[in-house]
Amino acid sequence: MKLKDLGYNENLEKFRVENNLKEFEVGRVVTEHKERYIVKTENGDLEAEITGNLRFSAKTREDFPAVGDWVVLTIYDSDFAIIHKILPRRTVISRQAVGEFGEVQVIAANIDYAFLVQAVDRDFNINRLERYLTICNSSKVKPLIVLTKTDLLAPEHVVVIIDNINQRIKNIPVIAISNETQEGYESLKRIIRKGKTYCMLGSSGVGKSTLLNNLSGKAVMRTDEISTSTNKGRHVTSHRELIVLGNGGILVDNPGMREVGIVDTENGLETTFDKIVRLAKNCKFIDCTHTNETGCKVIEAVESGEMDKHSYENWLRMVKEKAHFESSVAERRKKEKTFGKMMKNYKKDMKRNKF
Ligand SMILES: Nc1nc2c(ncn2[C@@H]2O[C@H](COP(=O)(O)OP(=O)(O)OP(=O)(O)O)[C@@H](O)[C@H]2O)c(=O)[nH]1
Ligand SMILES: [Mg+2]
Ligand SMILES: [Zn+2]
Repeated sequence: MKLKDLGYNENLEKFRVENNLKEFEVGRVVTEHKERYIVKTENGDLEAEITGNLRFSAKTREDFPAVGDWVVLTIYDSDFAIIHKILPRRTVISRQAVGEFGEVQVIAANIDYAFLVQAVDRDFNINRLERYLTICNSSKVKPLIVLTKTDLLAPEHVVVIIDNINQRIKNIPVIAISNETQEGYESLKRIIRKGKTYCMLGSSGVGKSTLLNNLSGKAVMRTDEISTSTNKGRHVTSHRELIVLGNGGILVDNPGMREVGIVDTENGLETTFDKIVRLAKNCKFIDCTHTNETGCKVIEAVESGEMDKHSYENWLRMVKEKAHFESSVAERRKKEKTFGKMMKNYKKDMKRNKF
């Protein structure tokens, strides 16, 4: 396999040359498990770990390699390597980590397009789509909505669902497919291009791995039936994996997500809810929060029906969440700084007292 087939490009090569990294092997992280990585290189798949230096200088999870990352490494055995450096990421999809507030989790790096996968039966939820969309917009990854399991619903109902999406979400392609009958596959295949990287985001049990297996023509990922008692997926996929498809497209399978906490660093909310941004320009107060002010054009638009009420409420929820996240990050940074200072003083004392 050539690096180009994995999506390697001139910018990455330029960086490698300019930073004197030519003595290293280059590879792309295809899977990660507890700080152990499988890296695809021109010399095959290598198991890899990071250098101690990389580990100790890492301040957050974002400083660790993620699936989709380009890395430089040294091969030690024929199949073992040490990762020295992560090459600059073009895009990063991240979310608020579950359980650890203020901590960011990287879902995948260097992704061109994200398939926002929802099943048309019971999983379908536009609020959640807007959430995924916000994540894509803040990571500069192009989104595409993929509706699965159309075989479980009458075609006229599928049309209603697509109409509902189009009313709230503008200018994002929606492709309806069935992994069972492969209806809609042609439209999806036309989108997948050689050397571009795609990832799938969605709840457990919506058919992400089934889609990947079908597109690759191999049973790469394990799939399983959804639970009959809860009607939910069983979180079959437990790690991320990057696969090169027959047509040259590169596809990343992700575990089903339980929660999608947003980390909006690049104005993802403004892009997703651009209509609110437009309306807000004419609010009476410049610092209008669009919650209860008089002369608020956003509230007026919601009342007149010009702005979708559910979309507005969903936006409000995410704005609050973002504020909460940002204050947690600030809090965490403060603590880290205090701790850093403490360590510095401690080291100074150690030197002075020659312990
Ligand atoms: N009827 C129908 N069943 C489907 C379709 N796609 C997937 N399934 C079934 O749904 C179940 C879950 O599919 P998976 O591919 O494992 O789902 P997943 O999204 O990878 O789930 P996690 O790995 O848990 O996140 C399996 O039993 C699939 O056969 C579809 O389009 N139609
Ligand atoms: Mg899966
Ligand atoms: Zn307002």
